[in-house]
Amino acid sequence: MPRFLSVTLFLWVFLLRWFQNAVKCEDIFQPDDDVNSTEQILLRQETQLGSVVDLLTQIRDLFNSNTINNTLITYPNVTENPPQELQCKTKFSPVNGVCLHVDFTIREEGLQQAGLSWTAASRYCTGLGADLAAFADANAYVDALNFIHRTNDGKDITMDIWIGGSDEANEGTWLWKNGNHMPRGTPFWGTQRHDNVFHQEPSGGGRQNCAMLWYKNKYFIHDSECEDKAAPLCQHE
Ligand SMILES: [Ca+2]
Repeated sequence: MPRFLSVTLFLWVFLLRWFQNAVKCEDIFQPDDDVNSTEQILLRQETQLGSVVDLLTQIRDLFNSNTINNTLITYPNVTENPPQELQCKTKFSPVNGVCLHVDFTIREEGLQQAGLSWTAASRYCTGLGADLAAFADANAYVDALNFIHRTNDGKDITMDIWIGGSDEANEGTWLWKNGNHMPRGTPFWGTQRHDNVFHQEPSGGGRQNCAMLWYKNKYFIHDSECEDKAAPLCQHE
């Protein structure tokens, strides 16, 4: 018979015995006109309490015995592994769980203007063992903006920055380079004025298929022509 069934049966036997004792007490202490009713109640309670104490004593002995101890579940000690420190590659800085690098001086060969096309910027990042940045959420977006600000010693930046979003493959479907959908709307995408009306980006249609942080709109995300020149924001984990 399984051990827990033995313990359960044991407890039921003692509970039955206790109930039988209580019934006997009822029989013994029938109302008697010769005995004060308060004394009768006290005597009955004393007898019943004696039975309960006896039962609890036997239960305590049972719990202290190996029979119960052997049924207790023991849990192994769990040692949590400390979080591993993020190891960033050369040129990269740790920024809340990812490593970032932005280059405002890189330029395409033969050009005076700083900046790369989106494709060249993507190639530049992969050459460093990373890829163009992708923001997991709004906090990651803000962290990246703060990183860019610090990188330029807090001075104003007058250069657009490429990130890893595009709708080149399917117009209107904006994806990060890893295939995940880019977030849309506020607070990620900025606005642009067309015909005296402000439109939320992206608004360039089939002509603009690459995502950048546009400095003229406080570094909100805008769609842009992929051949435009901008600084690459690279990221790895
Ligand atoms: Ca487009």
